[in-house]
Amino acid sequence: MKALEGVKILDMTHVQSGPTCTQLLAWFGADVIKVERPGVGDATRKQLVDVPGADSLYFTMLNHNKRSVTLNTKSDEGKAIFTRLIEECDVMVENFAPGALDRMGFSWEKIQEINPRMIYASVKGFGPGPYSDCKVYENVAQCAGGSASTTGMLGETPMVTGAQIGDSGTGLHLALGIVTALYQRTHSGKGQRVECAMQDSVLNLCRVKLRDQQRLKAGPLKEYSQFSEGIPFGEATPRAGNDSGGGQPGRILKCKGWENDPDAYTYFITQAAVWKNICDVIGKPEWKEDPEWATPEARLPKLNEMFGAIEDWTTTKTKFEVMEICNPLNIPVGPILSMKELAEEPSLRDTGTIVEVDHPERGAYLTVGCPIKLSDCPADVARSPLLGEHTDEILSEILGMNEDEIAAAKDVGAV
Ligand code: CAO
Repeated sequence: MKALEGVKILDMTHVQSGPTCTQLLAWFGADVIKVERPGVGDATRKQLVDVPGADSLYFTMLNHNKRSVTLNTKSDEGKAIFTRLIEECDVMVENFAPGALDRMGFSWEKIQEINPRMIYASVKGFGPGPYSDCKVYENVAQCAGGSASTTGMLGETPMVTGAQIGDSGTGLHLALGIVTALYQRTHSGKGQRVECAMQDSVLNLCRVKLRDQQRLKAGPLKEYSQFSEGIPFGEATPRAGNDSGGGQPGRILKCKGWENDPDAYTYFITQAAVWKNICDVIGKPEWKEDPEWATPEARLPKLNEMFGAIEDWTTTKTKFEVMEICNPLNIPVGPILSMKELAEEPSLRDTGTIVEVDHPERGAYLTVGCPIKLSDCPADVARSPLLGEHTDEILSEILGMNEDEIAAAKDVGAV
């Protein structure tokens, strides 16, 4: 039995943030019923198409283990079917633009009236406040949540990150809210509203930068390279390049082959506790006891010189050799892995972190499997549904509609 077996989710999500949430719940065993507009479906089905005529990887990689029902929730007949689905389901998830469900006639008050046990979960760009009406996409959330202003090199343009912290990050937060509400319902018997704003989720993930904002009052942030370079701090947390977010200085350093391979780099943290090991490895044993180098305080004003010496050593090794040499000595390092390397890494296939899935329209493709491993609930990744693939099945199985009723709903374009 799967952890969320028996939980029925009415999935009104589209694009990325909502679908990542419901995909996780599907992996944990919930029956996720994706409601899509007849003939149109989730816009991502046809975005960034690589195989003509087939659902895009954008869509397939966000909608595994779900069933798809087409339903025009704006027509009277569609609304009647939708109302019955709300009666039967435990959770409804949506990430439409602000007010879209209210305009459809399904406000939170109305949903509670139809099913008081319903958990109604939403993603919006912003919480209540001046921007609550805005439509929001990933990079807007990264900018509004403090990620862009603190990412990138000092003195250069703010930068967005490749990690989809606004979309997938918010989806993760929402999934936690939903299972928490499901747990509370086991005591209260009542549903509740779960809301996640993308700005809030990004800010939550950037909390160390809000920490640093407050530390600025007590003086410069000494672990930032900017301090060792003698560059004064301004009023806000600055961009810190590749400095590590903790108190131990760290940077990305070149490795053997960097001239031709854009990913021949390693992350290297000069953890104070293993400083002596670092000195031995990089061929500077004299730095172990030298008061100019022996303590973190002594090294702070000379980070460029220190990392320069370490890089003189890392450039003689591949990023994997650096890992092999440093790991047994407890020196924290990590190779910069490309997507190609990750896609080909056998250990990630073994754990189900990267999975090959077969699809009737596009053939085999790779996807990211469930990153959360439950010992009693392994996640088996099943391909995403075709548009409306399960419409008849859902209408008859969940709503008990017969063939004639389903045909009539199709005739009027409700499904
Ligand atoms: N039947 C009938 N109508 C349907 C339907 C269905 N099954 N499903 C959706 N619709 C309608 C909606 O009701 C809405 O109609 P109105 O505009 O008349 O209210 C319309 O389709 C489009 O919805 P939308 O405004 O949400 O879509 P959009 O492409 O214009 O905006 C997005 C997309 C993502 C910017 C917006 O949905 C949003 O801001 N969502 C919240 C934040 C979010 O999740 N962002 C992450 C996106 S991933 O980068």
